Amino acid sequence: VRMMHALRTGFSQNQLFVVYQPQVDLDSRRAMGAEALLRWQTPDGKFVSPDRFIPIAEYSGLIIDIGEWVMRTAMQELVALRAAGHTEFTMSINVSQVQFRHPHFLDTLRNALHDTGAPPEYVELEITESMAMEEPDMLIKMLAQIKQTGVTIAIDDFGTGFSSLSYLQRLQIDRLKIDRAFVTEITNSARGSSIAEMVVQLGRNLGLAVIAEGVEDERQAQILHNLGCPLAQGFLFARPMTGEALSGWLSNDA
Ligand code: G
Ligand code: G
Ligand code: MN
Ligand code: NA
Repeated sequence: VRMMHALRTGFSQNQLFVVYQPQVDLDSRRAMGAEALLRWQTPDGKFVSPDRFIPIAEYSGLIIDIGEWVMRTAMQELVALRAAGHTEFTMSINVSQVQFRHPHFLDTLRNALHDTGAPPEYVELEITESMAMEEPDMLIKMLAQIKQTGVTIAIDDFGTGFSSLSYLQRLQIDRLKIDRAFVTEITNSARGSSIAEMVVQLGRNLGLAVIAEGVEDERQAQILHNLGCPLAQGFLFARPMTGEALSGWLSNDA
């Protein structure tokens, strides 16, 4: 309860901010887009992890306002990057299942696109595989409606759930994100790359893009590249950074 109050106050006092982690092409190593990630720094200077405060935002309902703000902030950043010449850059935004289930979610998304002028085809929403496993019929319908706005959809933390091939085929998704745990596994054991390999194959068979997350060293990047994984994000390439830092980082990347 205390953290809930602190979060509500913190949100209204601009203690929340959004950072961006570049996503790179494993072939050229050039940045193709970024994932928006929420951060909270309290007045005493400490950072609270989203793993801790997002569940609180969810059960308190604060995630509705916070999530809308993240969406708009990330879209504004995308528009600014485009104005600076990064016209093929994409922006991925995490969506909580509480936001997703909210009856106004589609309106919120449409209004954010309209007000910020962000081009929908360069905006991606990330939903988790666990969300995808609940209420399949509701999700199939919802994704179809979201797709009509023009935004694309990724399944985050992919490989941690047990989505069946036939179910995945019915979902209008564009990309699978290989969960960090499986990227870590790649260099941890002899058969460590088997799940990553399976997701790359699955993506190929279903015509979906695949991105690996949590790539921390060169060997992981090499193995993923050899498996045919086109994209990756992780500390090896860049840590999440402020919008301002991202503009600078991209200028050096060009
Ligand atoms: O950025 P970090 O690795 O600390 O994120 C921890 C978790 O918080 C991840 O699961 C990430 O998806 C989630 N997260 C980060 N930013 C957001 C956000 O804006 N909305 C939601 N719903 N989850 C987020
Ligand atoms: O669940 P989701 O994929 O949205 O979470 C992304 C989180 O992973 C972010 O909080 C981000 O800070 C973190 N992250 C990004 N790259 C790496 C990495 O290379 N290693 C580790 N340990 N965490 C990472
Ligand atoms: Mn994510
Ligand atoms: Na993830």
